[in-house]
Amino acid sequence: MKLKEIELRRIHIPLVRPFRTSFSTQTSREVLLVKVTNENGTVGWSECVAMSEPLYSPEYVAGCQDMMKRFLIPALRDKLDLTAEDVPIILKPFLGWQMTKAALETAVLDAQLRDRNVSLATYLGATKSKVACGVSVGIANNLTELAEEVKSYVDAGYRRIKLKIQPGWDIEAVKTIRELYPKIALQVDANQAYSRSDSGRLGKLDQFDLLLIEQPLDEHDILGHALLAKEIKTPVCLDESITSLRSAEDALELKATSVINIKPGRVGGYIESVKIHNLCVGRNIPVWCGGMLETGIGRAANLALAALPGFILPGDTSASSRYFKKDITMPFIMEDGYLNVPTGAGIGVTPDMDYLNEITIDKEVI
Ligand code: OSB
Ligand code: MG
Repeated sequence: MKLKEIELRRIHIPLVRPFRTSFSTQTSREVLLVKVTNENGTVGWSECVAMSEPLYSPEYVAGCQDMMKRFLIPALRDKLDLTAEDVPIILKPFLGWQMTKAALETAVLDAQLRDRNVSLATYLGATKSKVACGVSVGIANNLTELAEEVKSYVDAGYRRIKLKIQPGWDIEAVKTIRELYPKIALQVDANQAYSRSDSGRLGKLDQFDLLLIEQPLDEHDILGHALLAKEIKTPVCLDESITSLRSAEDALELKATSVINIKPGRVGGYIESVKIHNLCVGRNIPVWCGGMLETGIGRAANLALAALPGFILPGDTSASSRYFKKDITMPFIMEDGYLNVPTGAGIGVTPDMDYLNEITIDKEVI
């Protein structure tokens, strides 16, 4: 295809409840949306998963927008026969910025698949029509409020609970929830909040039969994760550290991770995500689909990925209502703990333009 127009739009959408992690407290989501239009007039949408501030990863919304305008869009827009598969190759010389690149690749892919009338799920190799939902629970003010929040999710039917932890909000929080729900699939996410000397403390989590502990140490501390994995029984699962197929392969080879959280934005797109999925399937490594508090645009695409056969653990692919009072697409509604995988062409959803315009804080057309 030839790109005729690229629209970059920033929206501001409130969260239904504050989301507190070891790195920030978020009460709303600022999201950069990409809309491409090709020579046929076909539109493709995507969402850049970067947050407002560079606290989870080095990328941040305003930086991503600048990066797109300054370097990435100029590299793509002159091409006459652009395909989504070309995008990562063309953008490779520009180092880093995986979330930014992923957003451009996905918007091009959405338009390409709409032109061919193929769903993203089919394109990626999905084998499931619905996906089991987990939910990520932020750090609470106290254990009572944590128990209330978890109860609301268990009652809603979520099939796996993930607790955000940090030093001082870990053993007691996990113990509380495990005692209330002796059988529920439970895991924790530290977002790099611990250091190598904390293996004793993290070993105390072994007694709670957790599915995994996500990213306990610094994103660059692959050796530290490998050492920790030998010390504790809970499987270590890397999130922040895995930014490419190469880094996934390295971490597996070094035994720094025995489960992988695949987030398409973090690894540079859905095409790279499938490669990581395939690597893991070949090595019998379970994978699950992470989340970045996406709107319906990003959620639709994540569900397509999570429908691949290697995604054997429930992901952070929760219903729209877990995040927003009103989503920008048709809401994703959970039924019996599952979300349906969109079947329409491309990502299978489009935004409600009236609502989108209402919450838009900035729009530019290139
Ligand atoms: O570490 O998985 C994470 C949200 C934003 C940034 C990082 C993470 C998260 C979540 C929430 O845990 C996942 C979701 O429900 O989208
Ligand atoms: Mg995580």
